[in-house]
Amino acid sequence: MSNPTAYRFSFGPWNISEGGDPFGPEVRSAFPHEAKFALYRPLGFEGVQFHDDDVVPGLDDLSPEAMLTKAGEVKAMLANQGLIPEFVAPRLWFDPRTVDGGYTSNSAADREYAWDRTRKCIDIARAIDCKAIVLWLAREGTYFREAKDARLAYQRLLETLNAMLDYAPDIEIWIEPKPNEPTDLAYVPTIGHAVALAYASKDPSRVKGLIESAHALLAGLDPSDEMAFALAHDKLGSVHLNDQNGLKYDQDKNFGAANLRAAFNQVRVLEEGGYGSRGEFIGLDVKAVRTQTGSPVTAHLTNSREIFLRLVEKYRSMDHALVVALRESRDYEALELYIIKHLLGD
Ligand code: GLO
Ligand code: MG
Repeated sequence: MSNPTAYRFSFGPWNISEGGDPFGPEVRSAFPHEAKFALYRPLGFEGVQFHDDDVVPGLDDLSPEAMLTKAGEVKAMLANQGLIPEFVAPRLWFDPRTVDGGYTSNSAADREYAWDRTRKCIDIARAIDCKAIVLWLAREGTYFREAKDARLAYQRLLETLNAMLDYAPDIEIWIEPKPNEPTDLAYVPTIGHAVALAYASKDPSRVKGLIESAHALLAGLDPSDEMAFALAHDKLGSVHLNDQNGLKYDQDKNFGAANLRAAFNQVRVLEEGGYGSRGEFIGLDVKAVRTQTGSPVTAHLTNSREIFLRLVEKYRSMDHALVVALRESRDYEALELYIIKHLLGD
């Protein structure tokens, strides 16, 4: 194989958490961001995913100057550790002004807050030399289907994309679809929705998607097909690899932990699509489980990275000519058996 991709990996500070969940408080002591940055390289990661307030805590209460000074400090911390900021995402799901969503809220004042916060997020991204903004549209949906005018909501999402593209001609926007949680039904549940919004925007080349494996599974879809769809349109900005055991809460399990064959197929599609060859990161959005002792806990990150790399080896060592021949002879039973035996180590 010519020039196999040397993958680089990223995660967000929230992936090293203190173990709190909706049913109980933290079970490990707090671990400050700066200390987390020192862990990245030794664990095999060089990209950092950020929410805007991971970079600048309490940013809503700061002057623009104070906000940019704090961002400058984080930029220096990253440089000291040899780290690259992969993206910054506006956290539009914590503030009381976003209880009904941000861009699609029925309140004009709340929509104004969401836009103001988005501009600040872009300013922060630029201040740390980051060119990608992720929109995980957490509360852009409803619990009561009649609560919002959905057609208007879609128009508002498109207006927001266009306003962001106008505000910052140097950024890309990566939409991270998710069908539910925290809302009952979200307006952008799949990569198809995200790609449609990208094409409808005023600069489709700068609007892409970020596909999280668990989110695709929660939508009842196959993550590898979702990734293939984005890749076919050159619209895969990043991935959040993880796993999900059925249609439950968003589990963020380790990559490959629930369905190894589905994980293999995501790796296969990424390899075949040339993902990573332009520096795209393998992002891991995996959860530090409550049962794990010690502080900080990081095994879920290194284990998921290892499983990814083992599956890359599996893909590269596959008998590719045999796969082509079995597709041509349409012997899909033999193809399936070959893949499973290969995964089993035969
Ligand atoms: C939650 C999402 C979340 C985002 C992150 C970046 O379900 O996966 O973790 O990826 O906030 O926008
Ligand atoms: Mg995610």
